[in-house]
Amino acid sequence: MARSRSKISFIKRHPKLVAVIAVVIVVLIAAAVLLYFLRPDLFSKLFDPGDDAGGGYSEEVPAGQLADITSAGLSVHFIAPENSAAGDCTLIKAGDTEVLIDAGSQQSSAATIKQYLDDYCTDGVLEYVIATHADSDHISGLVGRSSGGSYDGILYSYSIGTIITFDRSDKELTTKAGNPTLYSRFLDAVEYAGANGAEVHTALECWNGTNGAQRSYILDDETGKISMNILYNYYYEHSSPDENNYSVCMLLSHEIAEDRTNHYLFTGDLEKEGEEYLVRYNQLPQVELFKAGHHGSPTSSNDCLLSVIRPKAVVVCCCAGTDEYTKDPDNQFPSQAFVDRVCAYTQNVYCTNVVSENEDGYQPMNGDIVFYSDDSGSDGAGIKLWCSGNTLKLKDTDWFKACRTCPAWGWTAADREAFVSSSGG
Ligand SMILES: [Ca+2]
Ligand SMILES: [Zn+2]
Repeated sequence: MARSRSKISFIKRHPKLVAVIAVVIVVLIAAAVLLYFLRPDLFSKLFDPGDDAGGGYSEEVPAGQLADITSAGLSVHFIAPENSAAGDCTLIKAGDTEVLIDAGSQQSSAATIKQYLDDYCTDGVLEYVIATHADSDHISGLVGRSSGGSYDGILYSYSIGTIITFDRSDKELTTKAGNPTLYSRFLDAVEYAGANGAEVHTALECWNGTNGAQRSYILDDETGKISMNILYNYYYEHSSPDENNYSVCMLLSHEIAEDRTNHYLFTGDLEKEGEEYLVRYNQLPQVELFKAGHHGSPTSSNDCLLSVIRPKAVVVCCCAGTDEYTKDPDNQFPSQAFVDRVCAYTQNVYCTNVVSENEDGYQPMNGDIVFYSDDSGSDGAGIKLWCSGNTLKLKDTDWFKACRTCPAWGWTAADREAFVSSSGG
Protein backbone atom coordinates (compact mmCIF):
# COMPACT_ATOMS: atom_id res chain seq x y z
CA MET A 1 0.00 0.00 0.00
CA ALA A 2 2.80 2.37 0.95
CA ARG A 3 4.37 1.76 -2.43
CA SER A 4 1.27 2.56 -4.50
CA ARG A 5 0.62 5.67 -2.40
CA SER A 6 4.13 6.88 -3.23
CA LYS A 7 3.51 6.15 -6.97
CA ILE A 8 0.36 8.28 -6.91
CA SER A 9 2.14 11.11 -5.13
CA PHE A 10 4.96 10.94 -7.74
CA ILE A 11 2.40 11.40 -10.53
CA LYS A 12 0.83 14.32 -8.63
CA ARG A 13 4.17 15.95 -8.04
CA HIS A 14 5.51 15.54 -11.63
CA PRO A 15 2.50 15.55 -13.97
CA LYS A 16 4.44 16.98 -16.93
CA LEU A 17 7.28 14.48 -16.61
CA VAL A 18 4.82 11.59 -16.45
CA ALA A 19 2.99 12.91 -19.52
CA VAL A 20 6.29 13.16 -21.46
CA ILE A 21 7.24 9.59 -20.47
CA ALA A 22 3.81 8.35 -21.55
CA VAL A 23 4.12 10.06 -24.93
CA VAL A 24 7.61 8.61 -25.45
CA ILE A 25 6.33 5.11 -24.65
CA VAL A 26 3.42 5.47 -27.11
CA VAL A 27 5.75 6.76 -29.84
CA LEU A 28 8.18 3.85 -29.26
CA ILE A 29 5.39 1.30 -29.45
CA ALA A 30 4.02 2.90 -32.64
CA ALA A 31 7.51 2.89 -34.19
CA ALA A 32 7.97 -0.76 -33.26
CA VAL A 33 4.63 -1.70 -34.81
CA LEU A 34 5.48 0.24 -37.98
CA LEU A 35 8.91 -1.40 -38.17
CA TYR A 36 7.34 -4.81 -37.66
CA PHE A 37 5.29 -4.36 -40.83
CA LEU A 38 8.01 -2.63 -42.88
CA ARG A 39 10.95 -4.85 -41.89
CA PRO A 40 9.67 -8.14 -40.46
CA ASP A 41 13.11 -9.66 -41.07
CA LEU A 42 14.60 -7.45 -38.33
CA PHE A 43 12.10 -8.89 -35.88
CA SER A 44 12.68 -12.46 -36.90
CA LYS A 45 16.39 -11.89 -36.22
CA LEU A 46 15.65 -10.18 -32.93
CA PHE A 47 13.33 -12.81 -31.51
CA ASP A 48 14.78 -15.93 -33.11
CA PRO A 49 18.50 -15.43 -33.29
CA GLY A 50 19.16 -19.09 -34.15
CA ASP A 51 22.80 -20.03 -33.71
CA ASP A 52 23.89 -16.48 -33.49
CA ALA A 53 26.16 -17.03 -30.54
CA GLY A 54 29.65 -15.73 -31.21
CA GLY A 55 29.29 -12.20 -32.53
CA GLY A 56 26.13 -12.80 -34.54
CA TYR A 57 27.60 -15.50 -36.71
CA SER A 58 27.17 -19.15 -37.32
CA GLU A 59 29.75 -21.49 -35.93
CA GLU A 60 32.69 -22.66 -37.99
CA VAL A 61 32.11 -25.69 -40.17
CA PRO A 62 34.83 -28.11 -39.06
CA ALA A 63 37.16 -29.42 -41.75
CA GLY A 64 36.74 -33.07 -42.64
CA GLN A 65 38.61 -35.75 -44.56
CA LEU A 66 38.15 -36.84 -48.14
CA ALA A 67 38.25 -40.47 -47.04
CA ASP A 68 35.21 -39.98 -44.78
CA ILE A 69 32.90 -38.67 -47.50
CA THR A 70 31.97 -41.95 -49.18
CA SER A 71 30.83 -43.50 -45.91
CA ALA A 72 28.90 -40.43 -44.73
CA GLY A 73 25.14 -40.84 -44.48
CA LEU A 74 24.66 -37.72 -46.56
CA SER A 75 27.03 -35.64 -48.65
CA VAL A 76 26.38 -32.57 -50.76
CA HIS A 77 29.00 -31.82 -53.42
CA PHE A 78 29.44 -28.67 -55.48
CA ILE A 79 31.52 -29.69 -58.46
CA ALA A 80 33.83 -26.97 -59.78
CA PRO A 81 33.86 -26.60 -63.56
CA GLU A 82 37.25 -26.80 -65.28
CA ASN A 83 36.86 -23.42 -66.93
CA SER A 84 36.41 -19.77 -66.02
CA ALA A 85 32.64 -19.73 -66.52
CA ALA A 86 29.94 -19.68 -63.88
CA GLY A 87 27.95 -22.88 -63.71
CA ASP A 88 26.04 -25.06 -61.29
CA CYS A 89 26.56 -28.74 -60.67
CA THR A 90 25.54 -30.25 -57.35
CA LEU A 91 25.70 -33.90 -56.38
CA ILE A 92 23.75 -35.17 -53.38
CA LYS A 93 24.59 -38.65 -52.16
CA ALA A 94 22.69 -40.66 -49.58
CA GLY A 95 23.91 -44.25 -49.53
CA ASP A 96 23.72 -45.57 -53.10
CA THR A 97 21.20 -42.91 -54.04
CA GLU A 98 22.48 -39.89 -55.92
CA VAL A 99 20.74 -36.71 -56.99
CA LEU A 100 22.46 -34.53 -59.58
CA ILE A 101 21.18 -30.97 -59.76
CA ASP A 102 22.27 -29.37 -63.05
CA ALA A 103 25.44 -30.04 -64.99
CA GLY A 104 27.17 -26.78 -65.83
CA SER A 105 28.96 -24.89 -66.92
CA GLN A 106 29.71 -25.92 -70.52
CA GLN A 107 29.17 -28.91 -72.77
CA SER A 108 32.77 -29.96 -72.13
CA SER A 109 31.95 -30.05 -68.40
CA ALA A 110 30.22 -33.41 -68.90
CA ALA A 111 33.65 -35.07 -68.92
CA THR A 112 34.72 -33.28 -65.72
CA ILE A 113 31.48 -34.18 -63.98
CA LYS A 114 31.60 -37.84 -65.04
CA GLN A 115 35.15 -38.11 -63.78
CA TYR A 116 33.99 -36.75 -60.43
CA LEU A 117 30.92 -39.01 -60.37
CA ASP A 118 33.15 -42.07 -60.91
CA ASP A 119 34.16 -41.83 -57.25
CA TYR A 120 30.62 -41.57 -55.90
CA CYS A 121 28.09 -43.03 -58.31
CA THR A 122 29.57 -46.51 -58.25
CA ASP A 123 26.45 -48.41 -59.37
CA GLY A 124 26.12 -46.54 -62.67
CA VAL A 125 22.63 -45.40 -61.68
CA LEU A 126 21.85 -41.76 -61.05
CA GLU A 127 18.58 -42.11 -59.19
CA TYR A 128 17.54 -38.48 -59.72
CA VAL A 129 18.55 -35.69 -62.04
CA ILE A 130 17.12 -32.21 -61.61
CA ALA A 131 17.42 -29.65 -64.40
CA THR A 132 16.61 -26.35 -62.70
CA HIS A 133 16.15 -24.18 -65.79
CA ALA A 134 17.11 -23.98 -69.43
CA ASP A 135 20.17 -21.72 -69.26
CA SER A 136 23.31 -23.27 -70.70
CA ASP A 137 25.36 -22.94 -67.51
CA HIS A 138 22.93 -25.46 -65.94
CA ILE A 139 22.01 -27.91 -68.70
CA SER A 140 25.11 -28.02 -70.95
CA GLY A 141 26.69 -31.02 -69.26
CA LEU A 142 23.42 -32.93 -69.30
CA VAL A 143 23.72 -32.83 -73.10
CA GLY A 144 27.51 -32.94 -73.44
CA ARG A 145 29.58 -32.80 -76.59
CA SER A 146 28.88 -34.70 -79.74
CA SER A 147 31.26 -36.87 -81.65
CA GLY A 148 30.23 -39.12 -84.50
CA GLY A 149 26.59 -38.22 -83.93
CA SER A 150 26.39 -39.25 -80.28
CA TYR A 151 26.58 -37.09 -77.17
CA ASP A 152 28.60 -37.73 -74.04
CA GLY A 153 26.37 -35.79 -71.61
CA ILE A 154 25.12 -37.04 -68.26
CA LEU A 155 21.70 -38.02 -69.61
CA TYR A 156 23.40 -40.26 -72.19
CA SER A 157 25.99 -41.78 -69.84
CA TYR A 158 24.10 -43.14 -66.85
CA SER A 159 21.04 -45.14 -66.15
CA ILE A 160 18.71 -42.42 -64.83
CA GLY A 161 15.89 -43.15 -62.38
CA THR A 162 13.84 -39.95 -62.37
CA ILE A 163 14.37 -36.66 -64.17
CA ILE A 164 12.73 -33.58 -62.67
CA THR A 165 12.72 -30.66 -65.08
CA PHE A 166 11.57 -27.07 -65.11
CA ASP A 167 8.01 -26.50 -66.29
CA ARG A 168 8.67 -23.56 -68.57
CA SER A 169 11.23 -22.02 -70.87
CA ASP A 170 11.05 -19.16 -73.34
CA LYS A 171 14.06 -20.44 -75.29
CA GLU A 172 13.91 -21.01 -79.02
CA LEU A 173 14.26 -24.50 -80.47
CA THR A 174 16.30 -23.40 -83.47
CA THR A 175 19.01 -20.83 -83.97
CA LYS A 176 18.76 -18.08 -86.55
CA ALA A 177 20.86 -20.27 -88.85
CA GLY A 178 18.26 -23.01 -88.46
CA ASN A 179 20.27 -25.34 -86.18
CA PRO A 180 18.90 -26.91 -83.01
CA THR A 181 19.64 -24.83 -79.90
CA LEU A 182 21.12 -26.27 -76.74
CA TYR A 183 17.61 -26.21 -75.28
CA SER A 184 16.38 -28.36 -78.15
CA ARG A 185 19.29 -30.77 -77.64
CA PHE A 186 18.43 -30.90 -73.94
CA LEU A 187 14.86 -31.94 -74.80
CA ASP A 188 16.35 -34.66 -77.04
CA ALA A 189 18.58 -35.84 -74.19
CA VAL A 190 15.61 -36.02 -71.80
CA GLU A 191 13.68 -37.97 -74.42
CA TYR A 192 16.62 -40.35 -74.85
CA ALA A 193 16.81 -40.96 -71.10
CA GLY A 194 13.04 -41.40 -70.97
CA ALA A 195 13.17 -43.98 -73.76
CA ASN A 196 15.83 -45.78 -71.73
CA GLY A 197 13.70 -46.10 -68.64
CA ALA A 198 13.88 -42.75 -66.82
CA GLU A 199 10.69 -41.35 -65.35
CA VAL A 200 10.35 -37.73 -66.46
CA HIS A 201 8.40 -35.21 -64.41
CA THR A 202 8.16 -31.47 -64.19
CA ALA A 203 8.49 -29.70 -60.86
CA LEU A 204 4.81 -28.75 -60.92
CA GLU A 205 3.84 -32.41 -61.43
CA CYS A 206 5.94 -33.19 -58.36
CA TRP A 207 4.30 -30.44 -56.34
CA ASN A 208 0.83 -31.59 -57.40
CA GLY A 209 1.64 -35.28 -57.15
CA THR A 210 0.30 -35.94 -60.66
CA ASN A 211 1.37 -38.48 -63.32
CA GLY A 212 3.15 -40.59 -60.72
CA ALA A 213 5.36 -37.72 -59.55
CA GLN A 214 5.93 -37.01 -55.86
CA ARG A 215 6.37 -33.83 -53.90
CA SER A 216 8.72 -35.59 -51.53
CA TYR A 217 11.17 -38.38 -52.28
CA ILE A 218 12.86 -40.43 -49.59
CA LEU A 219 16.53 -40.80 -50.50
CA ASP A 220 17.63 -43.34 -47.88
CA ASP A 221 15.36 -46.33 -47.93
CA GLU A 222 16.87 -47.85 -44.79
CA THR A 223 15.98 -45.11 -42.31
CA GLY A 224 13.75 -42.78 -44.31
CA LYS A 225 15.37 -39.78 -42.67
CA ILE A 226 16.67 -38.02 -45.75
CA SER A 227 14.12 -36.47 -48.04
CA MET A 228 14.19 -34.37 -51.18
CA ASN A 229 11.25 -31.98 -51.20
CA ILE A 230 10.23 -30.11 -54.31
CA LEU A 231 9.07 -26.64 -53.30
CA TYR A 232 6.35 -24.56 -54.90
CA ASN A 233 7.62 -21.83 -57.21
CA TYR A 234 4.95 -19.47 -58.55
CA TYR A 235 6.77 -19.37 -61.89
CA TYR A 236 6.28 -23.09 -62.50
CA GLU A 237 2.88 -21.99 -63.79
CA HIS A 238 3.29 -18.30 -64.63
CA SER A 239 5.50 -16.69 -67.20
CA SER A 240 8.38 -14.42 -66.25
CA PRO A 241 10.52 -12.12 -68.38
CA ASP A 242 13.50 -13.76 -66.69
CA GLU A 243 14.25 -17.43 -67.48
CA ASN A 244 15.97 -17.72 -64.09
CA ASN A 245 12.63 -17.49 -62.30
CA TYR A 246 11.55 -20.83 -63.80
CA SER A 247 14.13 -22.58 -61.60
CA VAL A 248 13.13 -25.78 -59.84
CA CYS A 249 13.50 -25.20 -56.08
CA MET A 250 14.23 -28.00 -53.65
CA LEU A 251 14.69 -28.43 -49.92
CA LEU A 252 16.82 -31.37 -48.79
CA SER A 253 16.04 -32.44 -45.24
CA HIS A 254 18.06 -34.79 -43.05
CA GLU A 255 16.51 -35.79 -39.74
CA ILE A 256 19.45 -36.50 -37.47
CA ALA A 257 17.64 -36.60 -34.13
CA GLU A 258 14.07 -36.38 -32.92
CA ASP A 259 14.46 -32.67 -32.36
CA ARG A 260 16.94 -31.79 -35.05
CA THR A 261 16.74 -31.77 -38.84
CA ASN A 262 19.44 -30.35 -41.07
CA HIS A 263 18.09 -28.53 -44.12
CA TYR A 264 19.78 -27.59 -47.40
CA LEU A 265 18.18 -25.24 -49.89
CA PHE A 266 18.67 -25.13 -53.66
CA THR A 267 16.94 -22.45 -55.73
CA GLY A 268 18.86 -22.54 -59.03
CA ASP A 269 19.06 -19.01 -60.41
CA LEU A 270 15.79 -17.80 -58.87
CA GLU A 271 15.55 -14.00 -58.87
CA LYS A 272 14.01 -11.61 -56.34
CA GLU A 273 10.37 -11.93 -57.46
CA GLY A 274 10.71 -15.71 -57.36
CA GLU A 275 12.29 -15.58 -53.91
CA GLU A 276 9.42 -13.46 -52.63
CA TYR A 277 6.90 -16.00 -53.87
CA LEU A 278 9.00 -18.89 -52.57
CA VAL A 279 8.88 -17.46 -49.07
CA ARG A 280 5.16 -16.75 -49.36
CA TYR A 281 4.10 -20.20 -50.54
CA ASN A 282 6.47 -22.49 -48.64
CA GLN A 283 7.22 -22.92 -44.96
CA LEU A 284 10.98 -22.60 -45.10
CA PRO A 285 13.10 -23.50 -42.07
CA GLN A 286 16.53 -22.26 -41.08
CA VAL A 287 19.06 -24.03 -43.30
CA GLU A 288 22.52 -25.39 -42.63
CA LEU A 289 23.46 -24.67 -46.21
CA PHE A 290 22.13 -22.48 -49.01
CA LYS A 291 23.43 -22.69 -52.53
CA ALA A 292 23.64 -18.99 -53.32
CA GLY A 293 20.98 -18.00 -55.83
CA HIS A 294 22.24 -17.22 -59.36
CA HIS A 295 25.97 -17.56 -58.62
CA GLY A 296 26.01 -14.69 -56.11
CA SER A 297 24.40 -12.20 -58.50
CA PRO A 298 23.24 -8.86 -57.07
CA THR A 299 19.68 -9.79 -58.05
CA SER A 300 19.38 -13.05 -56.07
CA SER A 301 19.82 -14.19 -52.45
CA ASN A 302 17.70 -11.26 -51.30
CA ASP A 303 16.87 -10.48 -47.72
CA CYS A 304 13.25 -11.59 -48.18
CA LEU A 305 14.65 -15.13 -48.46
CA LEU A 306 17.78 -14.87 -46.31
CA SER A 307 15.84 -13.47 -43.34
CA VAL A 308 13.69 -16.61 -43.33
CA ILE A 309 16.30 -19.31 -44.02
CA ARG A 310 19.11 -17.63 -42.02
CA PRO A 311 21.76 -19.81 -43.66
CA LYS A 312 24.63 -21.12 -41.55
CA ALA A 313 26.75 -21.66 -44.65
CA VAL A 314 26.53 -20.56 -48.27
CA VAL A 315 28.19 -21.97 -51.38
CA VAL A 316 28.56 -19.85 -54.49
CA CYS A 317 29.02 -21.77 -57.74
CA CYS A 318 30.96 -19.25 -59.81
CA CYS A 319 34.34 -18.10 -60.96
CA ALA A 320 34.95 -15.15 -58.67
CA GLY A 321 35.72 -11.95 -60.53
CA THR A 322 34.94 -13.19 -64.04
CA ASP A 323 33.77 -10.56 -66.52
CA GLU A 324 31.64 -13.17 -68.30
CA TYR A 325 28.43 -11.24 -67.63
CA THR A 326 29.48 -7.72 -66.65
CA LYS A 327 32.48 -5.39 -66.72
CA ASP A 328 31.29 -3.71 -63.51
CA PRO A 329 33.64 -5.16 -60.86
CA ASP A 330 31.09 -4.73 -58.05
CA ASN A 331 28.51 -6.83 -59.87
CA GLN A 332 30.82 -9.64 -60.92
CA PHE A 333 30.08 -12.89 -59.11
CA PRO A 334 29.99 -13.06 -56.12
CA SER A 335 28.72 -9.49 -56.17
CA GLN A 336 29.27 -6.81 -53.55
CA ALA A 337 25.49 -6.57 -53.04
CA PHE A 338 25.35 -10.32 -52.37
CA VAL A 339 28.17 -10.02 -49.82
CA ASP A 340 26.44 -7.06 -48.16
CA ARG A 341 23.28 -9.14 -47.64
CA VAL A 342 24.71 -12.52 -46.76
CA CYS A 343 27.22 -11.16 -44.23
CA ALA A 344 24.39 -10.52 -41.79
CA TYR A 345 23.93 -14.27 -41.42
CA THR A 346 27.20 -16.09 -41.77
CA GLN A 347 30.90 -15.87 -42.53
CA ASN A 348 30.87 -19.43 -43.86
CA VAL A 349 30.77 -18.53 -47.53
CA TYR A 350 32.63 -20.67 -50.04
CA CYS A 351 33.20 -20.36 -53.75
CA THR A 352 34.22 -22.89 -56.41
CA ASN A 353 36.61 -20.99 -58.72
CA VAL A 354 38.38 -17.63 -59.03
CA VAL A 355 39.84 -15.80 -62.02
CA SER A 356 43.57 -16.10 -62.50
CA GLU A 357 46.28 -14.70 -64.72
CA ASN A 358 47.44 -18.22 -65.53
CA GLU A 359 46.90 -19.62 -69.02
CA ASP A 360 43.56 -21.22 -68.04
CA GLY A 361 42.17 -17.89 -66.82
CA TYR A 362 40.93 -19.49 -63.60
CA GLN A 363 42.00 -21.56 -60.63
CA PRO A 364 40.12 -23.25 -57.82
CA MET A 365 39.09 -20.93 -54.99
CA ASN A 366 37.77 -23.69 -52.73
CA GLY A 367 37.48 -26.00 -55.74
CA ASP A 368 35.05 -28.89 -55.35
CA ILE A 369 33.16 -28.18 -52.12
CA VAL A 370 31.65 -30.99 -50.05
CA PHE A 371 29.48 -30.73 -46.96
CA TYR A 372 28.91 -34.11 -45.35
CA SER A 373 27.24 -35.41 -42.26
CA ASP A 374 29.67 -36.60 -39.65
CA ASP A 375 27.86 -39.63 -38.27
CA SER A 376 30.82 -40.69 -36.15
CA GLY A 377 30.65 -37.73 -33.75
CA SER A 378 29.30 -38.22 -30.26
CA ASP A 379 26.24 -36.11 -31.01
CA GLY A 380 25.98 -37.55 -34.50
CA ALA A 381 24.76 -34.14 -35.60
CA GLY A 382 27.79 -32.46 -37.07
CA ILE A 383 28.39 -31.37 -40.61
CA LYS A 384 31.92 -31.26 -41.96
CA LEU A 385 33.49 -29.48 -44.88
CA TRP A 386 36.01 -30.77 -47.35
CA CYS A 387 37.27 -28.89 -50.38
CA SER A 388 39.59 -30.02 -53.16
CA GLY A 389 41.44 -26.68 -52.94
CA ASN A 390 41.37 -25.32 -49.39
CA THR A 391 38.71 -24.47 -46.83
CA LEU A 392 39.36 -20.71 -46.67
CA LYS A 393 36.23 -18.65 -46.23
CA LEU A 394 35.52 -16.16 -48.99
CA LYS A 395 36.34 -13.28 -46.65
CA ASP A 396 39.85 -14.62 -46.07
CA THR A 397 40.79 -15.02 -49.73
CA ASP A 398 43.11 -12.61 -51.54
CA TRP A 399 40.43 -12.07 -54.17
CA PHE A 400 38.00 -10.84 -51.52
CA LYS A 401 40.55 -8.54 -49.90
CA ALA A 402 41.35 -6.97 -53.28
CA CYS A 403 37.84 -6.77 -54.70
CA ARG A 404 35.22 -6.57 -51.94
CA THR A 405 34.56 -4.74 -48.72
CA CYS A 406 32.49 -5.87 -45.78
CA PRO A 407 32.77 -4.08 -42.44
CA ALA A 408 30.81 -6.90 -40.79
CA TRP A 409 33.54 -9.28 -41.90
CA GLY A 410 36.30 -6.89 -40.91
CA TRP A 411 37.04 -5.46 -44.35
CA THR A 412 36.55 -1.74 -44.98
CA ALA A 413 37.35 0.24 -48.13
CA ALA A 414 40.53 1.48 -46.42
CA ASP A 415 41.59 -2.13 -45.73
CA ARG A 416 41.04 -2.92 -49.37
CA GLU A 417 43.19 0.00 -50.51
CA ALA A 418 45.92 -1.00 -48.09
CA PHE A 419 45.78 -4.60 -49.29
CA VAL A 420 45.84 -3.68 -52.97
CA SER A 421 48.78 -1.28 -52.59
CA SER A 422 50.75 -3.72 -50.43
CA SER A 423 50.25 -6.53 -52.95
CA GLY A 424 51.29 -4.25 -55.82
CA GLY A 425 47.90 -4.60 -57.48
CA1 LIG B 1 23.14 -44.72 -57.51
ZN1 LIG C 1 23.12 -19.86 -63.91
